[in-house]
Amino acid sequence: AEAKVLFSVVGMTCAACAGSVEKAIKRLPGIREAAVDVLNGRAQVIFFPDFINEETIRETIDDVGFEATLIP
Ligand code: 9UX
Repeated sequence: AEAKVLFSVVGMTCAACAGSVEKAIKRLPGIREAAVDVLNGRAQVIFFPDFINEETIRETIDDVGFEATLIP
């Protein structure tokens, strides 16, 4: 099974940083797809819940230097 989540990402205003966020997510295990929308401050991620959870993904975005919040 796979799951899809959407995060709000605060402070991500340039394309380079959006690329860094996307790369960091895609490096994680259990990720199928990550799409970062810099204009809207969103990151959509498709992942395999057997291998990774949304909190780990959220913390990874934080580690790149931005504040990510799961959008329910
Ligand atoms: Mo970027 Mo930032 O490379 O305020 S989103 S610098």
